[in-house]
Amino acid sequence: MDQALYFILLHIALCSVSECVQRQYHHITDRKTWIEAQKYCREKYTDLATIDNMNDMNELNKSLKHGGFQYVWIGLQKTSCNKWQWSSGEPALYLNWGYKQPDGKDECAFMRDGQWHDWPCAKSQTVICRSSNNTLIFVSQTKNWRDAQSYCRQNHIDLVSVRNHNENQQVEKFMSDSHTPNDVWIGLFRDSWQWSDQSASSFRYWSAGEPNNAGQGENCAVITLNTQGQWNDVSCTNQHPFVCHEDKLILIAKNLTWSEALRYCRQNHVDLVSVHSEEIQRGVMNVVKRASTEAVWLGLRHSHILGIWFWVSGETVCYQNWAPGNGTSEEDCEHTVRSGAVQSGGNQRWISRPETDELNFICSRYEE
Ligand code: MAN
Ligand code: CA
Repeated sequence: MDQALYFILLHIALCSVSECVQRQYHHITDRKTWIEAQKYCREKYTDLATIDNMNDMNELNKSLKHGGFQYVWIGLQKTSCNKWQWSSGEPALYLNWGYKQPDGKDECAFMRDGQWHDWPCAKSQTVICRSSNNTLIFVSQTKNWRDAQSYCRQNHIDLVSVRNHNENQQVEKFMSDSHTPNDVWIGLFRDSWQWSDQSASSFRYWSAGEPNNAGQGENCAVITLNTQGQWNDVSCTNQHPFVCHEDKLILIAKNLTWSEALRYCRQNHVDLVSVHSEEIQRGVMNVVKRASTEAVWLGLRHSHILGIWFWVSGETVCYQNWAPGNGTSEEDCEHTVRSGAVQSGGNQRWISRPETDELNFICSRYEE
C-alpha cells in the first residue's frame, strides 16, 4: 500500500475550520526588555506578536494568562522613518499631493479635487472604501480616519488605495459623479511604527491619547490589560511579559521530491500542508509568494488503486482549488505517482505533478 495512503488510517482531522488560525499567540509571563523578548520569540516561535486586525486582537486577548501585570509587549517598535503607506499595507509609490502638501505633521490624507492633503487623523470626514469587486463605495457619515478604516474593513475591503494616475482619475470621477463633499478620507497615512517580523500590517489599536512618547523615550508598544488590550507606547528597556506568535504555515525553500518533502515536514514540523478550507488556501497564497519554484508541494496525493486524490492529513478533498484540467484521474495509466502542488504565481491553483519533481513545499504546524 502507498505509504502516504496508509497514514490516512492513522491521522484524524487536524483542526476544525474555525480553529485553523494562521497564527497562534503564546503569552510568556517572564519579564524581559523588548529586545530580550524579541530574541526569545524568534528562538522559540516565529517572532514577537504581529496583529493584523480585530480578529487577531481578540485571539491574542484570549491567549493572555492572568497575573499581576499591567503591560504586555507586542512586536511593534518605532523606527526613524516615517513613510506614507496605504491602509492595505502597500507602500505609497505613486503620490499626488496638492500644492505645498503635505504641509503639516499630520498623519492621514484626504482627497480634494483629485489632489491629496495631509490632515489630523482625529478629524472627521466622509469616506471612500473599496469593495471586493473593486468598486468604490461612498460613506456619507463622517468618521475619524481610524474609524473609517475599521468601517471599510468590516463592511467592504479597506479604505481606497490610489496606486497610479488611472486610479486617481477613477476616484476623482467617482466623487464628481456621486456629488460627494469636497474632502473625503483615502487610505493614505504615515507613522513610524514597524512590526518586528517586517510585516506590513497597518492595524493600530492605541488607547486614547497614545502613543504620547512620554518623557521622549517611548519607542516600543505594549497592550494594556486595563483598557481591553488597547495599546500604549513605553520605554523599550522596561521589563514586561510578552506575546509571541507562531506561524502555522511555513514555506521551505528547498527543492525536494514529494516524498522527501513529506518526510522533512514530519521530522521538523508536523506535516505537509493539507488545504481543506478556503481559509488555509488564503494562508498558502500568502506564503507561496516567497517560493523559488513555480509550483510548491502540498500534502495532496493521488491513489492509483482507489483512483482518488486525498490529503495526507486524512481530510477528504471537499474544498477544491484545481487549475482547469487537473485533479481528475486520467493520469492513472502513467507509471509515476502524481502528487499535488500549488502554483506560486498567477491564480495559485492546484496542479498535478509527477512526485519525482523537485519543488519547494509548505509544512504545517497544526497539531492534531
Ligand atoms: C502613563 C501615560 C502613558 C505612559 C506611561 C509611562 O500611563 O502617560 O502614556 O506611557 O505613563 O509609564
Ligand atoms: Ca505612552
